[in-house]
Amino acid sequence: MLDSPLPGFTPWPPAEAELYRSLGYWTGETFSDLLAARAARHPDAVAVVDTAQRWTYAELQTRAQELATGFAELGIRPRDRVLVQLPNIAEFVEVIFGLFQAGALPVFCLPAHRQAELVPIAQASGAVALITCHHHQLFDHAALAETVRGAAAELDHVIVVADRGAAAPAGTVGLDELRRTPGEFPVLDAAEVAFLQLSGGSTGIPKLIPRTHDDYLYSVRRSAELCGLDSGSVYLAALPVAHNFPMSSPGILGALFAGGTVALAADPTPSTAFAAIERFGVTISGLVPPLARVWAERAEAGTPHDLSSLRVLLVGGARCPDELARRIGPALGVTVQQVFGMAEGLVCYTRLDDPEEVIMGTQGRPMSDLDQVAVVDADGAPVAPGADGMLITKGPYTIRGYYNNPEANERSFTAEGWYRTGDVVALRPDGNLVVKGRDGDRVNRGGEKVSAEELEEHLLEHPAVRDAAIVSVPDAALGERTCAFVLATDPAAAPTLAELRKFVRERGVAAWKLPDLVQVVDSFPETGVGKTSRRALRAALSERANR
Ligand code: AMP
Ligand code: DBH
Repeated sequence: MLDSPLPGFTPWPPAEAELYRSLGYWTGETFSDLLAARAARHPDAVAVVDTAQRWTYAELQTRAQELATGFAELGIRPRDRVLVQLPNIAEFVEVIFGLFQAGALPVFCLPAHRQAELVPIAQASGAVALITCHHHQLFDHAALAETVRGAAAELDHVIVVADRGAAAPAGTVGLDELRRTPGEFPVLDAAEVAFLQLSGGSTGIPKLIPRTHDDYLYSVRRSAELCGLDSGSVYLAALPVAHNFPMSSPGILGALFAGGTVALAADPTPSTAFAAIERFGVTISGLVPPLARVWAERAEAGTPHDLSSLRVLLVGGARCPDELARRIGPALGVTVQQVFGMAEGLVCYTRLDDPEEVIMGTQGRPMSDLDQVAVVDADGAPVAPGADGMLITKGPYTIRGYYNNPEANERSFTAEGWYRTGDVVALRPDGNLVVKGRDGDRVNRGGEKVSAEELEEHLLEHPAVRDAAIVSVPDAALGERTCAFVLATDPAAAPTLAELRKFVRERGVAAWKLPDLVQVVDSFPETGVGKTSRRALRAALSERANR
């Protein structure tokens, strides 16, 4: 066992860690221990299904251990970081449990990421390997992986889930070639970092979120309880499974914690997901609001698929309009559960037996009695009870710092260790939170977060752009969309939306970050703050855009 914490990780203060342990919130169990315990208890229960594979707990456990042995033979050591960029396929589950067993740390990337995201993530994490698929939705991920390997000094290995019936491309290692008869595994401490999640939208050094076995397993266990999971539950991962929401709220890990089944849908469209619900007998799933609307509309219009197994639908990632919350239950025959969470920690749920008014009109309350939440003004002082303000939080599963990123920590955490969520909320007397908005630096585009600064920096590289500011505009389908206010270098030759989107795309940026609208302006409004404040500028432009 390694006796000092991972360099770059900020642990909880010892007194707090001791409290969480003494109360049994942190159990000392690792994710590998969890899988071993479930495989011992019900080896023949189905753990994972997709349209191509179906593994019992015993099979998942063996597969993960075979991979762990192969990872070690390849030279992947405990604490090494490994980028995982996989779509919703069963292999995702064996890969992450294989890495846990080897003591390596998955870094959860999304299939939509391109080199503009993956290269900085690889560099900031110091990853030694990247695990991806060959093709997904016609895109060549193996080629992208080679580009990333070329740009990240420490990234030695590209491991590929080959296309069906084909070999992995030359120069890469096929996942199936790695399997070895299980050998010895490192003994891990549950207080160790288990993986790195990504924070939505950031510039410069990506914000990597270190989660430990202790803290994350607690959040998974509590989520499984509050979402009513048991060994008969079948959780459908319809959103990209590497996201914190389908991973843990209660997500695939909640389903495995409960001894239930993880089902994976290749995409979240009603045609794919409804077929999966019928085929696998799905009981629970989670969606962002725009997708929940599409599912509800399709169900209302009539579907040939039998959705009667579905009992609970979680909705979160972005504000669910009250009108939509009221519509989902009757349309899909489910109990709606709102979830307001963040990969940094804090997760709030409405409870399944809450009054209608709470379920339809709030984003729920913290899941742990040891979660601390406060609503503060710009100076950090508490606002009047019930008033809007910035949410700050700390507790047994909210991180105390990003991985290896002192500048971001300075901004995002108070001296007392509270995480500044950036969310504007109101706290009701009954303890439920209503999310009112966000500070202006981030646009929530249907659950996918766009950093204003990041997109501005890409646009500023365009020769026809003299200055740019990204603001959020309301959108009926997505909740919010991005609008780029642009000052043209030559007003007679201002860039068009299509040009800017193509330009940003070619810089290797995930598709959801391309600007949705552009407004070319002659000048930016006076923000009255003397020194340029991007935040004040965005606020002033936002007023103009939304007037
Ligand atoms: P991330 O930091 O990328 O994990 O994204 C977490 C952020 O998503 C939160 O801080 C909120 O801004 C937003 N979010 C998540 N769930 C909800 C929700 N139910 N309602 C409104 N915003 C949400
Ligand atoms: O948006 C999120 O990051 C999110 C939403 C719902 C999340 O991390 C979660 C639940 O755990």
